[in-house]
Amino acid sequence: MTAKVALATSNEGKRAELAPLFEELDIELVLPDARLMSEIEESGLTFIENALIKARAVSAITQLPAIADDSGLSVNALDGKPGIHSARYAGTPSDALRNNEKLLATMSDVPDREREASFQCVLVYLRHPDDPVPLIGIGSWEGEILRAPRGSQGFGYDPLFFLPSLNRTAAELTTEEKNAISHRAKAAKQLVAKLHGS
Ligand code: ITT
Repeated sequence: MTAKVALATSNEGKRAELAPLFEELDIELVLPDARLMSEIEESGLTFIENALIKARAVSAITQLPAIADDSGLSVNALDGKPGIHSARYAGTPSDALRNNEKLLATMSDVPDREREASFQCVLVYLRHPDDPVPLIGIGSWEGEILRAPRGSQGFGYDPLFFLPSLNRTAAELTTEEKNAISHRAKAAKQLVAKLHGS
């Protein structure tokens, strides 16, 4: 029987990537109202805390099990920033163009060989709001920050996130290509395996 699970995100880019990653499970992903998501205060200090906060809030409101994604960009030369503040790096409301501009300006003096960064993703699944044993998947994806954007696919920092082995940015990959190698895909793979086993 198909089970309904709430997907606790208002980020359309995440939703587009996550839906096919969970397709093999017999679940119907239900999307909460974007306004509801914007009211949730991500007050945690880690990706995992913030993912749990989002999943718990959405599970409580929808009365469904919930999956949440908390993710971000970690730049070595910036001591891991913007990190958990990636979505609102350049202020509120969240604006990818302004975030990318701020990142480029902040890194203007960082030499080419010191521009390593990684995307981080934590996915959690709560069976109900008080679930004491959430299922968790974690993934990271290594790359470098360019000096100018390239590509129009994906979302967020993808146009600046360069993959030397592919000679392309994440924004020059199709959803299928990104979903074969990304931080989110790695986290989803772990979570799907745990859901199969639970
Ligand atoms: P929800 O909380 O509604 O899910 P959000 O975008 O606010 O959406 P986060 O707090 O987890 O979610 O912030 C994630 C940010 O990290 C996202 O807005 C991007 O700026 C960045 N990010 C995460 N994964 C990314 C990816 O695959 N490509 C580009 N940027 C990414």
